[in-house]
Amino acid sequence: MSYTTENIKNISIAGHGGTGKTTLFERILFAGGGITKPETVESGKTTSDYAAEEIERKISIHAALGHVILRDKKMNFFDTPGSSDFTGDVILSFRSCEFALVLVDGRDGVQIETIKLWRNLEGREKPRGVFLSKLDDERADFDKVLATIKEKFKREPVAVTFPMGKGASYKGVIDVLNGKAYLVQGDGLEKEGPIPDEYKEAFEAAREKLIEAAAEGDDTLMEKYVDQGSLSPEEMHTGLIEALAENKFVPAFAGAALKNSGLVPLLEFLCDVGPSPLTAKDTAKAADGTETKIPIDPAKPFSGLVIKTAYDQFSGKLSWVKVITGKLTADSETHNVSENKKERIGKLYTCQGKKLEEVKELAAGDVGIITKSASMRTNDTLSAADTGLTFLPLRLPEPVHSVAVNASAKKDEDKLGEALVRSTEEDRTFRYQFNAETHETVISGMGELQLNIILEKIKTGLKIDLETHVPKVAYRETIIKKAGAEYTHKKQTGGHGQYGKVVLEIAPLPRGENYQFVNAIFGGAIPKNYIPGVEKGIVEGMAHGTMAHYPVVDVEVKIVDGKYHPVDSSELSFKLAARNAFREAMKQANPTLLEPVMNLTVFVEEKYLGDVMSDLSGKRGKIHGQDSAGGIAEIHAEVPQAELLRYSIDLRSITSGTGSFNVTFAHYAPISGRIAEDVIKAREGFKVTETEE
Ligand SMILES: Nc1nc2c(ncn2[C@@H]2O[C@H](COP(=O)(O)OP(=O)(O)OP(=O)(O)O)[C@@H](O)[C@H]2O)c(=O)[nH]1
Ligand SMILES: [Mg+2]
Repeated sequence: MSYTTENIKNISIAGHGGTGKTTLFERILFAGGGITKPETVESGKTTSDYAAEEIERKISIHAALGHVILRDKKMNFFDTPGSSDFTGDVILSFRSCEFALVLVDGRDGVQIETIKLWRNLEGREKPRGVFLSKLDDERADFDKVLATIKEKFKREPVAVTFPMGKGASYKGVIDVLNGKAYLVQGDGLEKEGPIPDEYKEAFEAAREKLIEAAAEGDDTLMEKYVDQGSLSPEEMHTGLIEALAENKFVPAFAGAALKNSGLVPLLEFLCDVGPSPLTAKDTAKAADGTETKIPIDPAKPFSGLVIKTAYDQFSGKLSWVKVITGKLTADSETHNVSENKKERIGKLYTCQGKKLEEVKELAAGDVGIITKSASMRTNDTLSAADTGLTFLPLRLPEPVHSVAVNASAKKDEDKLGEALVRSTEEDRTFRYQFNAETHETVISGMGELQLNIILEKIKTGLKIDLETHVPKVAYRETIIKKAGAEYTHKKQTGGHGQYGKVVLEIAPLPRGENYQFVNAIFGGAIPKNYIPGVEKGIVEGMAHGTMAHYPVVDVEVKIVDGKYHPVDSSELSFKLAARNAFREAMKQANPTLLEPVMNLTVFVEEKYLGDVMSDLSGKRGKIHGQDSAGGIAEIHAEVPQAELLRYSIDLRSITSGTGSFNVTFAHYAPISGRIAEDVIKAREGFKVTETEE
């Protein structure tokens, strides 16, 4: 059976680690009839945590997809990982959903990932709601957590459901929109009933707030509400649909997924009020870089975006596709605009976790799976007509952790390379690069856990041994003052000799300007045809500085004079003369080492703030700012990269695993004294290969 665009909903379940996302996803499938027997994360048999690495660790590592059918509507749910190591799969769900349900632990309230996820959703102007989980726990406090959400995010969530009791006396939830109670029934699904008298007053107050939220969605409803003081149930629905689609309203839900509670009213709300794909747009880019908004539209020819690539033991390669316009049909042919080739579509599927269900077509707005497409890669744009438009790639964060890796046995290097490439396809936050400067294969990603899991998989999959170490830092060299030098390259060997003389001046350039070449030769002291040789020599000279053989940057080189010989001069002679002249000049120009400095943002619970700050000052960090709210502090600092190579590990040990950070390159800065001496010492014995004289 296929579903039309207006009957599809895409919902991402996101939140801090361990808030109960996988449990909620499992129980939603159970409540909606997608599965008959719900499992627990502890049993290792949930629908969404099916990968071996998830079962072993009892955490989610990959996004999983499942769906529920309610009143002929297909609601796709993404269960996403909570650890920031696996953010990539949260991002793909945000990109593909029209509504994000942020899980907040009903005991702990707003946590570090909650803040980061919220900001990401804010950046996308994505409609979202909050689900306060684990309200069956003694420590849970629905009202208090809602208040901290309001304080932290300056948005007031409006309760669509609220809990009856907590801890041992937890009874279920009240559905404010439909005026019903849902009572816990042992292991079974919650049952609908009338609102108990003791909750009637709280219900009326909550209902008033929800009506206000509905009125705010639509001007005519607002007028009516002001005039008459109320709205009909139909008007409420209309108002809430509009308010939610326009991101003016943040619904709040209560529940205890493990007790199958809070699920039915959540599904009812998502089915009736949740944003339709018809309200959403994606963005595509033309070859000239201009961006166009593309509304999700079933009437247009087919187009879609590959959002994820996974490899399954039985089904092979799986490409997840979000259909943006038109429909995707099984056994058809389409164009892969990104790879510029025809793409044969074989079978199409939807899924419940790893279980694939074959379908004939997927309508605009829907998300499904194409199998066995060799060439399809994440971020590829598929299109019926080659429009030249490609959808913008997933907006992923910069890596925060890197490790240098090599196969213990040289013969396994190629196998390792292939496996690393495949891993970058599966997880787009994972990167792999051979650094020609440091002669290392460096893998980077969102944290130590992510990299370890990937390497572990490669090791066991290929049965090879790997070695890892802390990657080297890419230092640079530059100069502080102006200097000049001359060098004559002269050699008499049998027939033709070699002759070239170069006189040059070098001067510092502002940071980041790298290199400028100025030819100030007058009167043909060096003929024009030898100038390219001179410049080549300078480029070679700059490739390895005089302090520790690191590349030289931010220098202006001016050729002021020289001398040639009508028979013996050649491009090679001038290249060697210029290279040596440059190195001579550099020695006179107060050379200095530069190190990369990073912008660092750290999120920690306030109780760890002191320890984190003193650790940063020990790491030569400069603190630029700090702010705190709701028990969580955010620190902005600049820290040398050399000090951050193991920060993922350091921060984890300081904060008992709760801290999180982002890092981006800031600039290069000079180093001196002991620090510079150590860098120079570490490079002793470094071999430079250059053209010999
Ligand atoms: N008391 C109680 N515990 C719950 C509830 N829901 C989940 N839990 C427990 O919370 C723990 C974490 O649950 P998960 O569903 O794995 O949480 P998650 O958010 O998917 O975790 P990650 O994927 O690792 O981020 C498990 O031990 C669950 O049994 C609930 O409603 N009540
Ligand atoms: Mg999970």
